[in-house]
Amino acid sequence: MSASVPAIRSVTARGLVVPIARPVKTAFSTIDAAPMVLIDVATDQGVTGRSYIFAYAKLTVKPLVHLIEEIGRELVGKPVAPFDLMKAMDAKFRLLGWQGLVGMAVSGLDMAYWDALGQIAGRPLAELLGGAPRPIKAYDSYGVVDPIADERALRRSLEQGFRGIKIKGGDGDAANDERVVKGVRALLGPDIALMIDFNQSLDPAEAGRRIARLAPYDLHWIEEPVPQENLSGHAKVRETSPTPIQAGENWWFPRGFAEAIAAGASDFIMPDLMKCGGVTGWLQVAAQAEAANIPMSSHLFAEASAHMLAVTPSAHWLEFLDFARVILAHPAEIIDGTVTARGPGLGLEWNEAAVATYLVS
Ligand code: SMN
Ligand code: MG
Repeated sequence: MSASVPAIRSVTARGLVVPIARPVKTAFSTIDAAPMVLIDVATDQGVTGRSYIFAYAKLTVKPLVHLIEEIGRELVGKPVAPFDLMKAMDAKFRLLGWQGLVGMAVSGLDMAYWDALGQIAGRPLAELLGGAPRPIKAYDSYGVVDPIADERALRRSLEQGFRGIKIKGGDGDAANDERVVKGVRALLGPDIALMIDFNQSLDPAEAGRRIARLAPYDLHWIEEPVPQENLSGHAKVRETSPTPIQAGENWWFPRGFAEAIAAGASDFIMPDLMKCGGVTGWLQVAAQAEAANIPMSSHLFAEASAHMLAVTPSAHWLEFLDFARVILAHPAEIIDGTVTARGPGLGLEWNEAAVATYLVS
């Protein structure tokens, strides 16, 4: 091997619980702060690759930190080669299976590896992947809203230039969904894309009824109407839905997308960088989406997703749900409703004072 191939010096993980601008209420629970893990991969080239992952719950922060650092210990001295990392991790976790925390840890490491490679090249990741940073159309992502109580926030989203708004449903009955969607549609007017996310809360029959009831309000997509693993259920809902079905934030790695696409589960897909296998996994999912003519959006991780959507042939929408703003030195910027990737690498730099404030492990 050439001496110039960068190698890993150390892997560090830090757990945080970070305040967020507005709580995200879903059909199941309310997220009022963002539990996350920052990953720093130091290389022998003087650069440190960085990524962050979202732990979903406070109780998974410490296990993730531990897992990443334990995996990282075995990576020291090895080349910064994401493809090889994926192969090695697939072999390592083949018997355990890598859905869940292991897959999140591996995807986070992959993103940090790619960030390091971008920094070493002195270029934004989108360029390293053969594209160029460009403005990606974003939607502002809300939890459960009330059209009256949240009117100011929704109007502010429009002032920021967002051309799409996503809200959550399924926290109450069908009449409540309709009341909210009707009110929000009236507030936004006919030209803004309005999406509703059921977060897996319905069964196929109930999903069919609720979707039919919401048809008059010109929704742009219906997200995760039924449990994510119920691929045939998704396909069944899709058969009668007048509105496109969106899913993918909970499908794991490229293989999971291959199965979902083969099952005809969704009109649109929205991989989550932390569950689809990081940058390496995303590229393989994007190839599948193009081959199947499926528009592809992102889930969370606006900064990294702006790079990936710039090299995704069927790029659709970037989700803007700004969990990392407080701990980033240069948070994602909304310009006329779009986000443009920044480099070098993923363009992530920690605000260390804020990190120290919110550190939990
Ligand atoms: C979601 C998932 C996880 C945290 C917050 C919100 C949601 C989305 O399903 O699509 O953003
Ligand atoms: Mg969702």
